[in-house]
Amino acid sequence: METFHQKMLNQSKELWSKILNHRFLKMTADGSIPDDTFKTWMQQDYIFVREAIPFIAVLLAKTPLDLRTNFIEVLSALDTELGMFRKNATAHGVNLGNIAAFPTCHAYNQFLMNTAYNASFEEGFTALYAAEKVYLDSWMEVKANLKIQSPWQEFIDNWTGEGFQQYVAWLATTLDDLASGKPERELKRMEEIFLITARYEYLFWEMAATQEGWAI
Ligand code: MP5
Repeated sequence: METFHQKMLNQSKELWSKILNHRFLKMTADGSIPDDTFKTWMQQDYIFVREAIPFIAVLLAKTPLDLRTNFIEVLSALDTELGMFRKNATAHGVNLGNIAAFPTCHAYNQFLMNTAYNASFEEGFTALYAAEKVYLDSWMEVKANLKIQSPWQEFIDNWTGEGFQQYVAWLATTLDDLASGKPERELKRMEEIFLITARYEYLFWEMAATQEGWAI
């Protein structure tokens, strides 16, 4: 029988394929991505990760005792990751100081915060799994198709390394544990959160590729 996380992935095959075939990832792999496009992503993802810290912190307040240490580790890993962004920003001349979230990044962070505050721990955890799984699969796709010595190698390594793979595998099995025995209406809400999160992930690549910005 398929587990909950397998069901989520099986139901979103088309969306997943759109994400993994996004031109942002293809251009990053073949080296044709304009510097400005990658740097825009870097700025927006820096904001995303920075704002993921309060998202995880709110979820931490709802975390069952047996998962607390894991969540403390997630918080600490996010803080370390911000250091990687800052190091690469300095090396590539990217400003991370005075930047604002584009509409998609802003809406995605708002959605995550709202989920953490107002939905159940299980729903928040579902969003976390979906976001991390998209990043693992997306950067694995880049790595598998890498044609060049990439200036962005540290980012590729960050989300394809053994440690990150194990973390996402842990998220998947923990999500399955959390889902087991839950009433159908709660599972439906988790399904919806999974889908919305994955859709935001698609839009995040699109936002970077188009350098979205605000209309005015
Ligand atoms: C992640 C990310 C992965 N950095 N940015 C987006 C838009 N989605 C997912 O999260 P983390 O915390 O960097 O592993």
